[in-house]
Amino acid sequence: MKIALTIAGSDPTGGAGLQADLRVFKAFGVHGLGIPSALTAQNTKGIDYIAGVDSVLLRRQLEFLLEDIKPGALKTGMLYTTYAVDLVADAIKNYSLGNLVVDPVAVSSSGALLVEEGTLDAIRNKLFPVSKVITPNIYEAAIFTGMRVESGEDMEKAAELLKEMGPEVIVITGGHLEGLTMDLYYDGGGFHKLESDKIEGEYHGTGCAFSAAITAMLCLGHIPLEAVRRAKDYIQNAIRRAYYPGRGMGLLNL
Ligand code: PXL
Repeated sequence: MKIALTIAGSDPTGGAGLQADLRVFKAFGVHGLGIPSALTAQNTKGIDYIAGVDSVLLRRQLEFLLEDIKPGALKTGMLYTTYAVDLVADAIKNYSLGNLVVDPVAVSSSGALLVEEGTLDAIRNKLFPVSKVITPNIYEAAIFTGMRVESGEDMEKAAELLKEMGPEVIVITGGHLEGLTMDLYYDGGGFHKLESDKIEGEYHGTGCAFSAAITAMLCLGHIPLEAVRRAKDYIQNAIRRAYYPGRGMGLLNL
């Protein structure tokens, strides 16, 4: 059995964060290890409250688990605090972990800030240099590069800037673009434009599920471009079959 780890925020709706990541791993036949880095109060209409998991508890979760099991791939989602970023970066080094996928969670689709001050700088400085794939959406790409990211051309420029920060592969997700739906894949060679039909509606957890699917595919031994392509197909299907358990956004059928 292949084993992947997610270090992410807890989302009580099950649609995003740790809960969604574990369901995605299961869908790909990968055993999921899960460590919460933050706890949230939320429903399908939005986020009400976030707290970082205590630093001792987070460190002990990482060390005690990794002394026993070595995952073949891992992803980070909502780390929320700078100490969470530091602890994860230390664990990656101390336990020689590879196939790191970083979903640099910064803002929710409804615009809420999902990190404490300083966390994004820590992610850029400590996680980007050791990551195989990063999956910013256009808002996150704009925050990390300091440029506007509103078109396919902007995405290419931003991907080049992000590549200089150290990741092997950049995937900027374009689900929030006006008019087109295109994810841009860049590994320092050519650009791959992964286009898809725009599916109308508001869905919760698409970024989390996408990066979890990439993690699972890397864990199964696929090369990054193949992992990203298959992850995208999987998410498109899950969006098409979304359901509405609450009064707000749709949840993916993972
Ligand atoms: O997609 C960003 C995200 C990540 N992690 C958790 C979340 C969300 C968005 O709501 O709830 C736990």
